[in-house]
Amino acid sequence: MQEAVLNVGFLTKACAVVGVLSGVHTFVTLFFYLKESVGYRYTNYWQVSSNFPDLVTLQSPRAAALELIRQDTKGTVQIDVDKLFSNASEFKVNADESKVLEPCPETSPLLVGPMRVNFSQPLHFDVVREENPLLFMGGRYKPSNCVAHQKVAIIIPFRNRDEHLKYWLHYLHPVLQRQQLDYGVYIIEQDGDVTFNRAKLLNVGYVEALKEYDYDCFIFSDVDIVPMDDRNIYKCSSQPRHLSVSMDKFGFRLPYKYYYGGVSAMSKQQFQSINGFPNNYWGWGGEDDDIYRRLHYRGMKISRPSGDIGKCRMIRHMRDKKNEPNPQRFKRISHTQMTMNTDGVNSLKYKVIDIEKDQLYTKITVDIGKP
Ligand SMILES: [Mn+2]
Repeated sequence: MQEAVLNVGFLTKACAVVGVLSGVHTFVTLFFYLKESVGYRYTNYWQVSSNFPDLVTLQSPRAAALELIRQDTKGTVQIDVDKLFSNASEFKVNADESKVLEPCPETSPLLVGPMRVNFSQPLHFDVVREENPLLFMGGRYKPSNCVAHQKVAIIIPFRNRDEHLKYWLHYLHPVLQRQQLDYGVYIIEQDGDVTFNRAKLLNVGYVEALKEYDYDCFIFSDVDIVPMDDRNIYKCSSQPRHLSVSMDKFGFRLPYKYYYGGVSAMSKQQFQSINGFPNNYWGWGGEDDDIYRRLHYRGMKISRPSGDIGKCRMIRHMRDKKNEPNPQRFKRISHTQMTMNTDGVNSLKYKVIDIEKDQLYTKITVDIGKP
């Protein structure tokens, strides 16, 4: 009798152990199954996309979200793909709170290289908004799975170019997200219809962006220029960087050795050391050469990507009204060394008329006076 009781007790314990073990086994199997199946979808998707860079451009929020899942499966697995896509911002907040983030990798693993860029398909702002569900209000973004190396403000001087802006936003937002940047897009719109002043608008953008966030890098970009390769990183380096080095407009080469127009990058420190940009170049031309000279007089050298990676397209357009070539530009350029200390961000005067926060951008309309 005693023996029988003992046997029953032993069997019960053995069953319990087997039960626990099979439970653990099921859990582990499930864990790796989920991890693998999501990983597979991710990998498969990535390979397909690499062959069709346009697809990545269009689908990148989804690709970025898949990257998030893949990263997260290293820890506790809790994946509801549908919920993730329907409520990306909520997921982002949770991901931010649940762990201490590492710095982003030196080179983003999300880059695809050369991209097809064309400006023929019709585009609507609402479509571009749908393409970019991970943006915060005001055209802001930062990676949710790592800490970006720089805080980048992108400054775009603007007037009456909605058609171009749509394409810029459509192409650039996915690129900037794949580059894993902590960035914001600032459209600086000149109010009224007096002669356009690109460089002064850029100064305004610098000052206004810094009021919002502790940016340490500034990209100054025309609204009609789109890079054709996402390895052309919109980031600052130890020297001022010229990014639009091989434009279709100029037969994919520099129009001249000292050309600094189109798209360029400057750290806060580099910008401050040249007193920002000139305020008195009204109309087309010369301000970019003035900026180049400022950098030269402060002993800086321009850094550039290779002609291959630096390829970009400019949207063809007629010259804008009220942006005629500035006849004074040659005279002004010859005096840069003298004028740069008193004409710049330290003498900047303007009045903010309106600040518009869109999902895709912050648009600041300003009165910058007249010639
Ligand atoms: Mn243009």
